[in-house]
Amino acid sequence: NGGATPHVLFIPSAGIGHLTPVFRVIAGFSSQGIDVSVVTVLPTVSAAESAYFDGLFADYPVVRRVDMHLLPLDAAEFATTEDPFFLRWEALRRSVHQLGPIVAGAAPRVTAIITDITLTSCVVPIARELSVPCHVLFPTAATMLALNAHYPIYLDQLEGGPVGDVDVPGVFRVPRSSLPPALLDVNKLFTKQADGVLVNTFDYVEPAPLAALRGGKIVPGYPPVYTIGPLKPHTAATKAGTGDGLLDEWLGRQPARSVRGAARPDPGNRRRAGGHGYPFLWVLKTTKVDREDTAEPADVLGGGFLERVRGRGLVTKGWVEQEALLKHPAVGMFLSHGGWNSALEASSDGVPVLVWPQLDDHRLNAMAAVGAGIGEWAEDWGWDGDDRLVTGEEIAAKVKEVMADEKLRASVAVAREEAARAVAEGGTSYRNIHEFIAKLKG
Ligand code: BUP
Repeated sequence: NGGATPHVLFIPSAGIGHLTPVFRVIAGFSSQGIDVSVVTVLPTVSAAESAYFDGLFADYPVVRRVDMHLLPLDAAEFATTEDPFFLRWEALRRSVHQLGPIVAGAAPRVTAIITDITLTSCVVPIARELSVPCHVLFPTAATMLALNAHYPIYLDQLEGGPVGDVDVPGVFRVPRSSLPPALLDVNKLFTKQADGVLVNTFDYVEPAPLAALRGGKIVPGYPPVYTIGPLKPHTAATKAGTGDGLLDEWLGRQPARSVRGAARPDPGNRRRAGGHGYPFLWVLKTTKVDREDTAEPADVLGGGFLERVRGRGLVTKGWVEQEALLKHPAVGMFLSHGGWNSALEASSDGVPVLVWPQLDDHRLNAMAAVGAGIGEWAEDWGWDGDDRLVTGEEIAAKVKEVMADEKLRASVAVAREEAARAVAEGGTSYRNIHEFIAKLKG
């Protein structure tokens, strides 16, 4: 770009777990003086996502908003599809012809595109046609990126045979039972290669997959992989605590490191989920789309459960400010669904994670968390709609085990320091972000 100000066009996907890292990168780049435009695909999946976009543009007024309106899907064709994120992806795939003119018509000229991994197959061909470099923001672990990179090669070798366990060269073996179910559907593969991949992780936690990707062991000539995490929040903390007065008051009454904070898992066992004896906070999720939960805990769990745990267990629905919660000294561990943002946030705060994978990449993230020494994985608990009901006794036993694991607590404390070192001046993620920005400037 001859040293001129680069103009980066971001094309985010949907889902808070995808939007959060991309918004953080947008905020970081804008603060570094890079010209940034953001394609806002409408309608958003939820009102909460719409408000999330509005908040970004309000906080960073120099960031340009470029609206793109999706063509409606034929309702009859998708009458049986319930996944709102799949419907959204399908609608985008069918409206993708609108992107070319957006990129080509932008002023100043777009010098680079950054898009979400789920949109690469749509966006990369358009970027290639317009000769604009296209980078991917990978919002989950490098462990998953390694599998993602290797998977098309694995499928070629299979020559149409049934999918089994997958050996990722130089990294690990992924049992078929842990593969993200979307990988079993070849039509959903996100295989197009971009010019570079930005990953929200840091080198200390995932050395093996990063070395394999960067060394060309998985795919010869794989594009550069820039680890840039843990990404810093892009919204200024306006209030102390979680922003929820009742929750803050309750947390304040708990002894240090006593509470297990849980921001996701479904109600696995409604009878004895508090049987470990620790004070606990249970954030009950009943919908796939974040912040759309309306079900009352008493209706989902039964009033009897809430009565039994009264004073010790707090059950709240839908959403808490998780990062603020993880920073609270009362939080001694985090029972999490296995989103990678959550795992990184916990490690940055020195909180051990017990991963109960639910779907998608969660089992890969659980493998990564165990490998990094930041968490434990309840390996034999059910996931993705299988009908294995985890018992309250199993949950209680595992919670007790993790709470008592001083070795794990010590290794999370090291990871916390390494996380801080990675983003501080001279650290691995700091250097990668600056190297990437220097490349954008050309
Ligand atoms: Br739920 C929840 N509060 O109550 P992951 C999430 N978060 O702050 P995945 C809250 O959303 P998706 C809540 O801190 C993290 O930054 C959390 O990302 C925040 O999950 C983000 O952990 C969730 O990667 O989320 O599965 O990717 O399903 O929305 O894509």
